[in-house]
Amino acid sequence: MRRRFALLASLVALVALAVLVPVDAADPKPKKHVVEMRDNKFEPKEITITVGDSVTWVNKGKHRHNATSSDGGKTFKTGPVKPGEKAKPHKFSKTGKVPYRCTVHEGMKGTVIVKKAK
Ligand SMILES: [Cu+2]
Repeated sequence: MRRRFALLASLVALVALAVLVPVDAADPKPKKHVVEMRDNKFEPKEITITVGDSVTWVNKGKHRHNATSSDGGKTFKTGPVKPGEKAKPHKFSKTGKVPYRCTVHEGMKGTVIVKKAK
């Protein structure tokens, strides 16, 4: 009986330890990033994120803008965003360099660099 209690006690201790010791921070929470649309540029022009993160484009300009990946919008496209409004957040689930532009304003370009999680 006594032995059984000892076993139970050590089991409880083990479980408590497992709860208290944090798991290695290998799985950080996905981050939310914001890129501003201005007249006529993206700010920041280049942003580096981790795979799984999302980016929201917010229009701080006086004109309508969009963010459309340079592969013809295959990777992502926000559609037109009115001044003062924001696009639906886009989650990047693949690593790589994603150039994009506003299809309305020539030269309004940006890049999202998606790195793998550490
Ligand atoms: Cu634009």
